[in-house]
Amino acid sequence: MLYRNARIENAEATSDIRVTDGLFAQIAPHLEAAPGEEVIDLNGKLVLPPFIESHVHLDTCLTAGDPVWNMSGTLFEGIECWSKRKDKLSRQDIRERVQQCVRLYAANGVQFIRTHVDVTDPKLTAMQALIELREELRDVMEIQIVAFPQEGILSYPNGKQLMIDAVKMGADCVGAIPHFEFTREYSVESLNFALQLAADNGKLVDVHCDEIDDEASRGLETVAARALELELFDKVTASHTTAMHSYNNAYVLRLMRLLKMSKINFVANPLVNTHLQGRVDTYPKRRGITRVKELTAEGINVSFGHDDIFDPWYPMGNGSLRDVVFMGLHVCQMMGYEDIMNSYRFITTNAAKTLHLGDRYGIAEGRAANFIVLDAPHYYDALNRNAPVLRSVRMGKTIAETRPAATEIEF
Ligand code: 17E
Ligand code: FE2
Repeated sequence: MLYRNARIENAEATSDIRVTDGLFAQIAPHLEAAPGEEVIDLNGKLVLPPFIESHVHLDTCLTAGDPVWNMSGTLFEGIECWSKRKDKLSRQDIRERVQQCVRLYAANGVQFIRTHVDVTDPKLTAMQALIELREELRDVMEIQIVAFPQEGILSYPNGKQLMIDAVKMGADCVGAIPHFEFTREYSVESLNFALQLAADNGKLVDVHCDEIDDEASRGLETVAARALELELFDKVTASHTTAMHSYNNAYVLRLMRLLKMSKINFVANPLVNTHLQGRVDTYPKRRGITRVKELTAEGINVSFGHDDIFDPWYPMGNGSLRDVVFMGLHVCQMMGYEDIMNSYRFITTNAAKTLHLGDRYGIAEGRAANFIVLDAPHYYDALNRNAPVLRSVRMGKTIAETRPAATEIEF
């Protein structure tokens, strides 16, 4: 199969891409079609490696309002709402909702998902269901599972054992939630436990870290210090880190040294944290998003996630990461020309580093032929016009296609 005239990652010139046996066989400015070879002309459209959802909670998606709506819009009321919904969880209920979400994501060019799965459930129903789905959906979506203790490790009955059990069942990553633990001591102990568990079992780490507007919430320094000392480095990710928005600059200056030494990744969730944070402020209201611009400027890896699709923490979401990037650029004030043009990296190459995809990801000869085609010549235009993902190709096979809507102007 030959794809002609692809504009790969905003390149000025177009390339031809030959796909053979599910791999990128050849990428060059011009390739001759072999006799009988199928040819698709991409007409200079933007080609990117697939979008990556680096942070979502698939087990909670599509449950907003069931059984109650989050009226205050806080993280904490969201956790209470979810706790009520958790009582009714079944394998079938999770399967149906996750399958629906995976189709939404596929329609929007996503081929890789890191999902947090709540393990503060004595039956670990969601973990069991997600482990099955990870296998079943492998051909269309690579799913990475984080054992996520929504109600705490030290502050939830049997919390440590549930984490150990989830890792034994096959979780890919270990999570934690230091800002939700009862005390500072518990929060430090929970992080020591989580990172040691990951180190002992060869797992990645992704912590819900300091997702609160409390400037005294300092889980991040503990995560980074353990990542360094246990030599986990970039296997570790700190998600949310919204308290960093409220830290004083002197503390951030000191912290930045450790963050760089630790090599940890960050995930910001601009839609959801713009909605959840600042809820106890009057005016001015804090934006409650981590310091993406400053972290990026220091060479620290940051990706963006959606976090939620229509659940107790976010009453919207359609599986498109475009709005995530759009909101992120606005709230982080990263609206320079290059910032906008390159912003696809937050949901592609940066996210691939966080997920440790290595050479399973990227448009290069010899790698898996996974890519997407957008209805735009470059990402600036794609973002601005909310261009659809025309085609999503995985292992050389088209797994989703969208026909753009056509509007006639009558004047
Ligand atoms: N749980 C949590 O602790 N924080 C979030 N942002 C979501 C779930 C979505
Ligand atoms: Fe989250």
